[in-house]
Amino acid sequence: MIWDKEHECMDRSELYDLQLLRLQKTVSKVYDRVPYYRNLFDEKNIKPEDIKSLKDVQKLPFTTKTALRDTYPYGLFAEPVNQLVRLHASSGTTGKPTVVGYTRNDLETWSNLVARVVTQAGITGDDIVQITFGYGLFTGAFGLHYGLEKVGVAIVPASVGNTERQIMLMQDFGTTALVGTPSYCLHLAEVARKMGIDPKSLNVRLGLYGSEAWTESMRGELEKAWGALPTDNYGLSEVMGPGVAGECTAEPGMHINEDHFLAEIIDPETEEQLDYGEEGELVLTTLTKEALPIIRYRTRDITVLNPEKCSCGRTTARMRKISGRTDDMLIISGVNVYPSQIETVLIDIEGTTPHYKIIIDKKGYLDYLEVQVEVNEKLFSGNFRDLEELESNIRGRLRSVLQLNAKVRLLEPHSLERSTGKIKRVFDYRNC
Ligand code: DLL
Repeated sequence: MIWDKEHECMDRSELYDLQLLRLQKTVSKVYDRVPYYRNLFDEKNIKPEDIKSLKDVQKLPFTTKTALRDTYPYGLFAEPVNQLVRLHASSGTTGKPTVVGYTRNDLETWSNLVARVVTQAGITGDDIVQITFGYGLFTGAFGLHYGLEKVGVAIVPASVGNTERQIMLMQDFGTTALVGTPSYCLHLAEVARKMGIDPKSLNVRLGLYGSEAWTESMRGELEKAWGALPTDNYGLSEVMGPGVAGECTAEPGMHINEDHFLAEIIDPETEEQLDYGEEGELVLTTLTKEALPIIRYRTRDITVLNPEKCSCGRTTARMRKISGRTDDMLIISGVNVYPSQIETVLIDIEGTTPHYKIIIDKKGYLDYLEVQVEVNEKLFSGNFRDLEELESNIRGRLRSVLQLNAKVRLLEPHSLERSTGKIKRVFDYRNC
């Protein structure tokens, strides 16, 4: 089933025409209404009329999270506050959050785009969907909520935490689909087993995971744990929230809702646009947002775009699973390391669990990498030799993948703290 065949299966040349029209409108709007953009455009000597083709987007300046912080709270808004019907804010680091707002039309668009994403993940009006994202300023829960409501599912707005109760609800209400972060949904399965319930015996047939990075190995773990088809979906609050892109069940990659977002890939260093098929940083421009249009937002997320038509019938380009962020690449002893590389090594080794922590620190002048991972119950209660062998096996694999020596610490099952939202696995103490 395709939610909006007209747009999701559009001929690509018609899509480009539509994108250009919408881009021109967006650029004019921000020039007229957002002093921040007007000043930047003036500085660069750009007028809205200069956007004559989609390629001209490259003339426009980038927007970063800093711009949202610097203009806190409403400085980038293109509509007066009395036109807003909802505000959200980014999940908190320290300091002021970044605020995002929506007009009534924005909310309608958002619901429709989320409806597309959940439909392509296999959701139908017959499903009972449990949302385990926190309801609040975070865009995850409300974003998915209204899109799912549009599709006509029965929503269980369980929100975050209270894990044993979540399992009880799943059991009693007959939940058929789970929505949440991959790390929390994996934890849910673990708690179910602790309660003596095999997660696979529950009714869950689909898992819609998003909001944080997860590897293909983690997908395997989730599928094994729930016996439910896992799909990935992507979004970010600055651009809208969930609903930017999502996987279908036919082919790999997340279909981007390109009639609403113009996607580019750039080289994060040179800031030059890259071609389809080349890996780089995803940059998004909103094409229909009213309250908070954003020009060339630097997502920091690393991916590759594929514009080929998918066998599901959709023509929208697909973005590969996010492999990391430009700002989560670690440089350890001069070597570039992505946490996802470590996750893949750990999960693919027999005897470990997907619960791990990466610690980087200094020993004297030298960088030091420690990887802590929980082992499974069987191995933990087995003999010491097996544990030693596992440890040296992990060390060897990490060395061959990262070209680095890491200290490996095997931990007792369930010893690491579990997260209910986005998980933090990397602790870099070098600059503390
Ligand atoms: O996480 C929006 C969202 C909610 C998406 C629910 C999907 C489901 P933010 O809190 O602003 O918004 O965080 C955005 O999270 O730039 C990525 O780094 C990361 N992220 C989001 N989805 C994925 C994903 C929401 N599927 C930031 N895979 C983004 C990898 C993801 N990273």
